[in-house]
Amino acid sequence: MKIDRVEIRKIFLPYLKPFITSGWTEDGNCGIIIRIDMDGLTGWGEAPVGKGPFYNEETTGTAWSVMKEILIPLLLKNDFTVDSMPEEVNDIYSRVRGNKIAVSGLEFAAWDLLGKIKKASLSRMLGGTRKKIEAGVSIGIQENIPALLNSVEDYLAEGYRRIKIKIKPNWDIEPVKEIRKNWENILLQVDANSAYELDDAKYLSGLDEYNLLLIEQPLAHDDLYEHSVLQKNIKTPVCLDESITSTLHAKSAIAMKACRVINIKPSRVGGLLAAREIHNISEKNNIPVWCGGMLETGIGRAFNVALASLPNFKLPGDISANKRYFQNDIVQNPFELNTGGTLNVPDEPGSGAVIDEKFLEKITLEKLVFFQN
Ligand code: OSB
Ligand code: MG
Repeated sequence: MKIDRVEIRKIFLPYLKPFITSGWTEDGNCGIIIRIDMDGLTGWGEAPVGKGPFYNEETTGTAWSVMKEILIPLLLKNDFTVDSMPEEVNDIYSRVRGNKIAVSGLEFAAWDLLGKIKKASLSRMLGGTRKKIEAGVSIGIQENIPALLNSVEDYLAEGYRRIKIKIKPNWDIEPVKEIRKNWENILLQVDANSAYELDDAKYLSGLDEYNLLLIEQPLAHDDLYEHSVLQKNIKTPVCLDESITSTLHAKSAIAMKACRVINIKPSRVGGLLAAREIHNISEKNNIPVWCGGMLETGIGRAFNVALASLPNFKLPGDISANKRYFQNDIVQNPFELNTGGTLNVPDEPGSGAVIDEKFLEKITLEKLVFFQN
């Protein structure tokens, strides 16, 4: 069966506050929203690229051009066996190097479409075992310590189960120490987005006394080996995010003991099939995983929630309620935080996200439509 129509949109959906990391700032979601139509049914996906190549090499512009010129023409050419649509999307793109976030957005839309055809939820199709997932929150770099402590206090009061703070040189040990002074026992972790070098190992061991769950991606975005050396020299578990872009990198990282925990983002690894494989490899090797986030709209968020319903997602994810990010989201059924700090895993066919098409139109900067011919 062939796809009838593909639509892509560049959007801008502002965040409540700019999100600041060690290396860049995100003012709003600059991702690409994908719609695929086949046989009267619709699948939606999101490629949560940043505006610039600061998290990985992709940008709104690169994802747009590779979708338009390469990925969508390949998709429209394929004759799908409906039941194996996500697998076939992965096959079609198996020779594509990099561009994982762009590829993932199209794979997500295929999953959503398949779920609607089969009347099965994404969680069920993936083999999820949970009805609720534990929600954490990722706090960007703040102007000063009191602002940070206020923010932590607010999120804990809302019920979030785990706090992650972004760190960088001169905003690392001090903020962690201040948080621990106030909240001795909360689940706490830090994310450096590659702000340090191996020479900082001794300095980073200064975090060891604060009982952190993990330190995420302290060293280079594309490194495995130096993280393995760092891990030997600090007690805090190293968790990799940026460096794990494929199942091969996950296997290599585990084999060389470059990390004790893995952050899985389906968009970073090219989709849900790769994400599930990394989940399975990690489980076999007793490496707990958790689901990261890319400040997604309600569309992308639903794919993260479904993935996090798999059994080896042992730690709360960077998956927060939609209203933690946006004043208004492009879905009519935002995720809400339950008492106890969980989000419900959707049970509806596909991802479960119900799109507010009027609002989506309003925040669309550019739109392209491709037809079967
Ligand atoms: O490194 O995990 C990261 C946001 C954008 C890009 C990279 C990262 C992040 C976050 C926020 O930490 C996660 C979220 O709440 O979606
Ligand atoms: Mg990270």
